[in-house]
Amino acid sequence: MKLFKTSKGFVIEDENQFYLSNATDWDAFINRENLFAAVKNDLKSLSADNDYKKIIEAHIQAPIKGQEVWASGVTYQRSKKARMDESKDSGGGDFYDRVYDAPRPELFFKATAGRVVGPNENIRIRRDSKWNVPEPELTLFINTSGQISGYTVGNDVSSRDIEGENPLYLPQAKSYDKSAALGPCIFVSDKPIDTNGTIGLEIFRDGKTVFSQTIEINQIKRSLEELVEYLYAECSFENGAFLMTGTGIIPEDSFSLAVGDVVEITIENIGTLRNTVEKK
Ligand code: DO4
Ligand code: MG
Repeated sequence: MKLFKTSKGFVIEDENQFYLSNATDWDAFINRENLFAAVKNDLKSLSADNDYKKIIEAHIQAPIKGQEVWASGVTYQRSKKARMDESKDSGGGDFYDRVYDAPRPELFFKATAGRVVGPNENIRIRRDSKWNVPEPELTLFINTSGQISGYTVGNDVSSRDIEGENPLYLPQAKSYDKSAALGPCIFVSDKPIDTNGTIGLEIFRDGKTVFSQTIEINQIKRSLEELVEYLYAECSFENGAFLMTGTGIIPEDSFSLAVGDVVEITIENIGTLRNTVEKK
């Protein structure tokens, strides 16, 4: 099933039927134990109506309210290579190689909810950067007690020249207004997401595709549980947290996002997240 946050309420899609929840507090709605069973129970007292689909189309928002967004890095081979290349002149390359194989993963704080955009909203590239990419990432919703209760699509928009100049600049390369996109929904199931599914990235410029690639989630080097374990080891999250799990797709070095580019990220079972790069 899929949970959509909209400005008109929370819409539940289950087996191609659409329902409007009675809940009014997104944080409480998604942060329940055994979310799949809890929402299935809600459905018993709700009536399906196809008009609720129109609410999604017209009023969708990012599926976040009181959560922090964290991200993992260098979890795919491609990400390791790209970071080593971009930081070799500054002497940072070795760090990425080492973190790929180390027991402790790279985890970093990505965004507060206010810096996150939802479907069809604009993402931004920094004014002080010349080399920017989208990073398409399977994103976990983890509840307060550390259960992975759902999945969404994430875009970890990043400035490669800033992170490549010095690894200590990572927070500036990663975290700024509208640097993160999440959506379109939280996919909730009674079993873990199928990691044989794919993550696809397509970038359009002036209506034409300028980049397109897919990767299977199972190319990730670490387990999703391991990433959550490190994140929750010494941090508590009152409303749960979102965790981007790293990118396995990075365009060739000659590519940089431009104003007006449309970025589409599709993850099987979850959906497509589409955003446009806004004017600097
Ligand atoms: O260490 C740099 C960032 C890594 C990252 O965001 C990724 O691999 O997705
Ligand atoms: Mg990333």
